[in-house]
This record gives sequence, structure tokens and C-alpha cells, in this order.
Amino acid sequence: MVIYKQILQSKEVNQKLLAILLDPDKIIWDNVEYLIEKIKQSPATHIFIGGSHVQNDILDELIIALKQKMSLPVVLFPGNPSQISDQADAILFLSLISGRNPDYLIEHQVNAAPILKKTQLEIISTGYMLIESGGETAVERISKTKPLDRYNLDLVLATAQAGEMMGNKLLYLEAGSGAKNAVPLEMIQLVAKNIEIPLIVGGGIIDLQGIQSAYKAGADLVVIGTAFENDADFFNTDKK
Ligand code: 1GP
Repeated sequence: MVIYKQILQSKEVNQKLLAILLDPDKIIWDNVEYLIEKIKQSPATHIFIGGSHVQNDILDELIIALKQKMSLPVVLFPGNPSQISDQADAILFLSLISGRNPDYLIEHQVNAAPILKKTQLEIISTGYMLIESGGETAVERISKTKPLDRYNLDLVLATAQAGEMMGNKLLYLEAGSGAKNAVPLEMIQLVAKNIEIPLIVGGGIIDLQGIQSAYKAGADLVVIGTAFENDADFFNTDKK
């Protein structure tokens, strides 16, 4: 449990973590070297890899390219059980606990378990909570689940606590990739204060201020996908 241990240790000393989310389907292969350079110059501590329709061959190829050029841990963040690659270091073994679709609560996990058993991947069970963010997101569409009401803090907290009690090692508050509104800070604060396990926050964070605010509210790890996808200089504070 090397990667999870590192996350726990960082939390203990209040060292905040940052994951850049790469969607292999959106990668332009001619730009991979450039992208890797930009990731190396960024404050990222982890690479998350995932997407809605990722093909395995691309997945392997991308992770191999990343691993050749950098030492950041590569963590799979799969949309479905086909997105497993032995080339990665770990996988977020997600359970969509905000929803009530059994496929995303247990069915995909049952299908993935025998495949994962044959790999060396570190399995990190993660309670994944989709939060309403002002429009339909890909997670909502694909999982056919409703997000949690962003104003129903009691329900969000109860869900997070149930996720922790079920034995999840991480909790992920997700607004959805490209979300109009990120997870409310008040919600991050409430959940962070009331759970022991590390808290991941992502979706719709579009500036550096947004990252800092999420950290300040209690996020242990922030995920940035779209903003870096749109601008590889996103983390470069000297650019303006
Ligand atoms: C999506 O939380 C991640 O799963 C990242 O979202 O693409 O909006 O940064 P963005």
C-alpha cells in the first residue's frame, strides 16, 4: 500500500496533494512529450488516468510513455472495468455511493475483481460521490444516477460517513469533469471535518485560486482535468 500510505502521511503533516487527470482519448499523441514536460514543471504529485470511453491499448501506451519520462505515481481512475492497465501503480476502486445504480455500486466491481487479482496494482477503495453542479455531467449520463443535491448538506455528510464506515480508504467529492460549478466549499469543509480518511475533490476547478480554496476548506487532494487539458500552462504562475 505504498501510494495510499503516502497519501495518509501527507494528510498527517497537512501537505496538500494535486492530481492531473489525463483522459487518454483526449491526448494528441504528437503532443505527448510536450505534455509530459508541462506536467513535470507543474506542482502535480499524482497522475490520474481515466475517461468515459478509453481503449486499453491507448491506456497502456500512455502510461508507458509517462513512466519512461517521470516518476509521479500513476493512478487509474476508471470509468468502467475495461480501463485496467497493469502498467499503472494503483487504481481507485470506485463505488458510486451517491447513486442507487447497482452496476456502479457492486456489479462493475465484481467484474473487475478477478482481473485486478492478476495485476500488481495497488487497490485503493474509494467512496465516489457525485455532487450536483449546474448541468448534466458525463458521470451522471453514463452511470444513470442522480447527483446529490448541492444544498442538501445533511445527505452529503451522511453519505460520506456511510462511505467511510463501509471501509473505503478515500472519499472523492466529484462535481463532474468540466462542471459549471465546483463542489461548494462549505460542503468540503463539513465533510473534511467529519471524516478521518483523506478527501479528494475535483470537477469544475478552473483556476489556482479554486485549488487553494479547496485545500483551505479541507481537501487533501485536488484533481485538475479540463483546465490543464485546455491550457498546458495552467500551473505556470509567470505566464501573465
Ligand atoms: C473529473 O474531478 C475530475 O473526474 C476533474 O474535473 O475536468 O473539471 O477538472 P475537471
